Order: sequence, then structure tokens, then C-alpha cells
Amino acid sequence: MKVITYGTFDLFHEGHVRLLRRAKALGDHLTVGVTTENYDDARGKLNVQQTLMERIKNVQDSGLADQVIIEEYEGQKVNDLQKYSIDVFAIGSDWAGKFDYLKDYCQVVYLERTEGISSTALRAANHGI
Ligand code: C2G
Repeated sequence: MKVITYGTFDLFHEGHVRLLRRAKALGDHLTVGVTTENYDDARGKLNVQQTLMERIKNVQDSGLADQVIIEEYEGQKVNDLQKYSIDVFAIGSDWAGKFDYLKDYCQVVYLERTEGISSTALRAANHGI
């Protein structure tokens, strides 16, 4: 079973690790899509601190991704599901319901988000707020 998940993974933290670990456990091959700065800007996700290459390296260093790809545009997910013959799309529960349209292409699983940690909180802490 081939699984895919996506994210920005800014300031890679335990919430990301736990998400990737559970996504990987849904199958035997995990593809992780990491968003570009341009795509994050376009979807209104501002203040990302790390570069695409730093964020990719952190995902790779977790040892949980069998393959890392770059997510660059709205609508890419449908293309990726077909291109990589994906069986399961997994994402955190903060997105519950938002990706149900992908059920036309594969199984969609929402994994419980880890409470108490977030990139936003880490960014604020870094700025001494
Ligand atoms: N996550 C989590 N627990 C946290 C923080 C994040 O489980 N405390 C999960 C999110 O639910 C997501 C993944 O970690 O599945 C990556 O989170 P982000 O880096 O915030 O990326 P996001 O904006 O959710 O990307 O195409 C991009 C994706 O649609 C979503």
C-alpha cells in the first residue's frame, strides 16, 4: 500500500514526526510532499521561516519518508495520486473533511493532530513573544 501526505513542515517538530510515523504505518511506502514558498504564499500561509531545502532535509532526516516530492500548485494532489499510484492519502485532523474530494482517487484518512505543539507557537517562541 502506498501512502502520501503533504505539509510545510516548518521548524520540524514532534507533531510532524508523529504524523509521519502514523501515516507510514498505514502502508509500506510513504511519499511526503513538501510545499514551496510560492505555494504557501498562494494559500495564505505566511511567516514560514525555513527554506524549502531545509524543510525537505528535516523530513528526510526523520527517516520516515521513502520519497520526498515538492508540492508547487493547487490541484497537484490529484495528479500526484495518479502519477505515484497512491492507495491512501493521510493528513492531520485540522483538515478533517477538506480533502474528501480525493476519495474519488484513493482512501482518505484524517489522523489526530498532536495537541500542544505547532510551528506557529515555535515561531512565536523564536521571536521571544
Ligand atoms: N500536524 C500534527 N500535529 C501538529 C502539527 C501538525 O499532526 N501539532 C500535522 C498537520 O495536521 C499536517 C502535517 O502535520 O498533516 C504538516 O503540518 P503543516 O506543516 O502545518 O502543513 P499543512 O499546512 O497542514 O499542510 O498541501 C499542504 C497540506 O495540505 C497541509
